[in-house]
Amino acid sequence: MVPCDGAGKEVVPEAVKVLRAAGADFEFEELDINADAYLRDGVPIPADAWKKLAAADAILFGAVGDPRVPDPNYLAGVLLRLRFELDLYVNLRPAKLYDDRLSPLRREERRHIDLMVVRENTEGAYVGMGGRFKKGTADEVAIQEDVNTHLGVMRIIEHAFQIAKNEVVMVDKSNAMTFAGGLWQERWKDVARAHPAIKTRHLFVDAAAMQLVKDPSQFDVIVTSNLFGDVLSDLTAELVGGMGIAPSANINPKTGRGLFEPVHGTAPDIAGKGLVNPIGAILSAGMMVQHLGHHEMASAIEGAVESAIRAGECTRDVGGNLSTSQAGDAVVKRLRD
Ligand code: GGG
Repeated sequence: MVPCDGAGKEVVPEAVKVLRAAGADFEFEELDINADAYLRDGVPIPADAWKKLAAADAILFGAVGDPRVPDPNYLAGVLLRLRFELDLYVNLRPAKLYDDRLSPLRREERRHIDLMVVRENTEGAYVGMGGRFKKGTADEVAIQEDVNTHLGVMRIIEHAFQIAKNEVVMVDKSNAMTFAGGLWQERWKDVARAHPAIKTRHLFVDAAAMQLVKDPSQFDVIVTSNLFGDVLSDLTAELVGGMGIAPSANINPKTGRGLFEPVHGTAPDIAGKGLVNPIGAILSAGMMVQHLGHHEMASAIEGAVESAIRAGECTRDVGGNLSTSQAGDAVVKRLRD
């Protein structure tokens, strides 16, 4: 467990409480990786903690970031290092509507939302290649490279087909970003040919954003790059109730490694006041047990979350009036009943 910073410190204990109530017979070890430790020791992840993370069956992560640490090396040295060095190339960000009242959409028939954003997680614009020339002057040039590899693009598209039941929609911006887009288009066609039973569609990212708001019920699996997946999955989270309930899994299906975390960040404005929604972390723990092969436990956790949300036994952001730990208790109670 790496609760890390801010809201993460409140939601990870709730997720663990729910895992125990669901009967998870795991050994949990909490690691002291956070902004306090970074400010004290100057190291984002100490070597002994890294060894434990690399050996763990799964990592349950909270959120990283702290207003006292403007240094981008901290975020990169924690979360991006874990994603990149453990090669967690698949980022699964599901969006499922558990109760109609959480949808901002007016039309009832468009509220059947159960989709998965499959985001490439180890390449793209987040690899940190580039630089700033003549920094701080009026002549400054800033370059941020967008890295796309044959292997990286192929394996993420392949994973999307592995989990799709009906259709895979590939999202890029190949009309404007022609080099990266050309590679995505070619690999997309190759991989799609090998899966004739699954329907396919391509959308430019701007059109995908528009279609997601117009009628999200049309989507099953969306596969896209690191940057576009990051952006679109915030949109899909909002369509089903907001960032507080959005879970995610960062996995490598070949090595079995996985890091599971709520999509939300540290929420410094509300952290520490018992206001943070633990559902994103609880559903991430559900994705973790699913990944570890405990399918019944995963369904039980999701069912308990859905029931608590429908009953309004949840935090304020999703229409309830419970605190973080009371919202966790509402899920626990349903698992025990
Ligand atoms: N669980 C997602 C996460 O930790 N994201 C990192 C992030 O966005 N950090 C900045 C912040 O939360 O302020």
